[in-house]
Amino acid sequence: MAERVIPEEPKATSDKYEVVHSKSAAFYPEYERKAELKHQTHYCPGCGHGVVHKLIAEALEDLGVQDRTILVSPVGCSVFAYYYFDVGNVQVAHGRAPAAATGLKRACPDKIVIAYQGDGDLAAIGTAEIIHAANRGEKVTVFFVNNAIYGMTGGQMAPTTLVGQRSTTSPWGRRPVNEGFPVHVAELLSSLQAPVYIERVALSDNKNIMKARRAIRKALELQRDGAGFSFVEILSPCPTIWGKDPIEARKWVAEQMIPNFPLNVFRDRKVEIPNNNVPPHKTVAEVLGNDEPATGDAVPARRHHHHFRELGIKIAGFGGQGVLLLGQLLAEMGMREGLEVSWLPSYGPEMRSGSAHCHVCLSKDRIGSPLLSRPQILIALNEISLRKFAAEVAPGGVILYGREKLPEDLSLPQAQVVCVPAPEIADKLGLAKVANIVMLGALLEETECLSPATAMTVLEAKVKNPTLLDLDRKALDAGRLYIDHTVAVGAVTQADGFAQ
Ligand SMILES: Cc1ncc(C[n+]2csc(CCOP(=O)(O)OP(=O)(O)O)c2C)c(N)n1
Ligand code: SF4
Repeated sequence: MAERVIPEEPKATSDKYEVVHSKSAAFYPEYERKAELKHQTHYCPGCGHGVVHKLIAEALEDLGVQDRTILVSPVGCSVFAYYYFDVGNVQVAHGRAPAAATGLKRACPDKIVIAYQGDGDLAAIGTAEIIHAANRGEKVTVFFVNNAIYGMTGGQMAPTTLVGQRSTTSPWGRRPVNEGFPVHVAELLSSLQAPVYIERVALSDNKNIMKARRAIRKALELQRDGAGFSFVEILSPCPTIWGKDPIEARKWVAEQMIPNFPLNVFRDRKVEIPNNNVPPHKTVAEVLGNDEPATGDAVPARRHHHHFRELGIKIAGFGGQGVLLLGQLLAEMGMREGLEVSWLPSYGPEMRSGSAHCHVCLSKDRIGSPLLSRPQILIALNEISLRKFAAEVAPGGVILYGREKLPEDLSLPQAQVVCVPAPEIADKLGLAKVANIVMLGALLEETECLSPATAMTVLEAKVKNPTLLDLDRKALDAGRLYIDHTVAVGAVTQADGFAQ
């Protein structure tokens, strides 16, 4: 009989080093690591994470979903999953992967969203997140790598540590009387109604690895087909922390872990979720009741020319000055003018007089982060905020300071500084608390970022008391006039309205 020739697998190549074994296209061609470590992954020899990575990557490739997959990396040894998977990657805080995955999937329902978690991550700090995501039946897939220990931090007891197992925090072995019993996450989640698929598999030997492969694939297939929450618990070796060589560690999975965490398909059915409560698919503007076209003397949406692609505005002062409200007004105005907007408040525990600030982003494109590290505009309503935040303003930006003049010792050469005595103007109008609206008027006049007519439309929608609304109108006009008549002709602290 002629000898069978087995064709050699094509070798993936890299300019920098030879890749000996072929690998899934769902992995990056090269793993970006420190130069001296480039020939190895950061997982210890015999670690289960590498095996699980391979099984997930192959499933993504085979299902043809790599291009629309988002992987949520955890905190733990596998935090660096984003160095390996050539997919969309998000890294989240300890235990929060199911919550982040929920947001991602709801915002991008066509994506395949995977939360990858260890047992410390999922079953200790992230207990609430996993239970509630499963209970809501989020249409995501969670891969739970259970190695019965905290690997990354050096071997503390995990919720899944076996009775009698030694760890740095249970040096005499886990005792139920002191540390409680191991948590069986797959069983726990199976008590919930919503999940569609829950299986526990193990990396104890090749046969079980093949079963793990099928389970991982199935969980992803279900998500691809629009089913609900799918979950695979993978019993996995951690030779380093267990103090075993890779072969012994696999044996330990088979002999110690499997009897304690029986392998099983706990759930494999399409769960009937009553469909009578589907949330209405409305735009944010519709939900907020802002979808009506502007009326009266307001400028209809989009007529205002926005001279920016993205504009970041930080407003700061103390509680009671209307800092957060001013931000909300700007965000709503932006929405009405057809922009993408975000508003991110931050305030101390005191309701009044504590520090408060907010970030407002107005953009023609989708907004990446609502947090502004380099705002183009700062509206500082008191001196503390001015001193604290002025340095953050992007070079060439604008600082609107709500006082008549800058403190003598302060020089802000990187920005255009405009001083507006808003409290005095508001006092003259008869109501100190409209100082924030004076600043709004000043901002609109100085930067022309949004239309004053839109400001009035938003105020009309918000302020039901006609006397107050009238004061707001006057405050808005007064802020604009101040810029027009006083600042524009140079009568501010700095002769030209600019810092020296
Ligand atoms: C909020 C927070 N608490 C604690 C830590 C420290 N920490 C980092 S990894 C880890 C344990 C991870 O263990 P596990 O989820 O089992 O993953 P493994 O490393 O075993 O894969 C802990 C407690 C942290 N980074 N952040
Ligand atoms: S410490 Fe354990 S879990 Fe972490 S990489 Fe090493 S073997 Fe894997």
